[in-house]
Amino acid sequence: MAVILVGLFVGFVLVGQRQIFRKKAAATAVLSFSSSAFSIAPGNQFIVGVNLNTGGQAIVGADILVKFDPTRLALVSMSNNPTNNTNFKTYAPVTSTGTFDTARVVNCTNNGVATGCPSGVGVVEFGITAFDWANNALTTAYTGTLLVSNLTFKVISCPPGQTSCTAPLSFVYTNGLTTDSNVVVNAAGSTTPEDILSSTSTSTVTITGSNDACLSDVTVDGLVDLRDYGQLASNWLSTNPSPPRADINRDGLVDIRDYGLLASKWLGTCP
Ligand SMILES: [Ca+2]
Ligand SMILES: [Ca+2]
Repeated sequence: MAVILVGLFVGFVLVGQRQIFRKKAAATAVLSFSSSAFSIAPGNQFIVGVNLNTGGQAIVGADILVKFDPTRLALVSMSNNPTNNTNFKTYAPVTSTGTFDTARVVNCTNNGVATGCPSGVGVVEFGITAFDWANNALTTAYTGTLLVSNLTFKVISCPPGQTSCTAPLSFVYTNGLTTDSNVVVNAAGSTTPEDILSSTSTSTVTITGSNDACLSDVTVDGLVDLRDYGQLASNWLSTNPSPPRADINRDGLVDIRDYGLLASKWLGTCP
C-alpha cells in the first residue's frame, strides 16, 4: 500500500502526470460545484467551492480537473484544505517544502506556459492525497463529503459589445476514463488504485456585459500596460495565441484591431 501511495504521490509531484487506474470497484463518488449558477459583471470576482462525496467508500486521493473558458474567466487563487481535513494533508503539486504550490496551478491554468502543466491553459488541475508531508507518513482513507477547495475566479468580459454571455464551469470527466478527474480507492485485496468517480456537476457563469479595459488586460493583473502590449507583440498575427486572451477583441486573429483596442485603454484598469 505504501508503495502505491508513494508512487501516486511521486506521480503528482515530480512528473505532473495523471495516474492510470484500473476501474474495478463500484463507481459511487461525485464531484460537484457549490453553486450551479453565477451572474457577475466584468472585472469582478466570485468563489466556487469544489465538493467531493465519496459515495460511502474510503478514498485515498483524487485528481481534480476543472475546465473553463480562459478568454472569459481567470483563476485568481484557490484554498488549500479549507476544512482542515486530517486525511488529505497534502495537496499537489507541492513546493520543495511540501506546501500546496497554488502559484504554479494558477500560472498553469491562466497561462499554460510553465513546465509541469499537464493540461495547459483553461484547466485547474490539482490533487489531494492521504499523505502527511511534514511527517512523511500516510494518513487514513476518508469516507464522506468534503469541501476540497474554494476557487476564486475573476470574470474578464464578454466579447466587445456583447451585453451578456456565459462561461461554463465543468469537471474534465468521461465515465470510465482514468486520465481525467479521478477519485481513488485502494480496494480490499487489490494492490492497484481504482477510480470510483461516477458523476460530476456543471455550473454556468453569466457575464453581464463587456469591458474593453478588461479585454485589453491580457495579463489579468488589473492594469493595461506594457506587459499586455508584450503579449500582443509576441502573438502578432497568430490565430491561436498563448494565452488566448492576446486576441483582445476575440475575433480569432491577433492584429491591428487588437492593438487599437489596447491603445484606446492604455493605462486603464479592470476593477
Ligand atoms: Ca495587464
Ligand atoms: Ca483580434
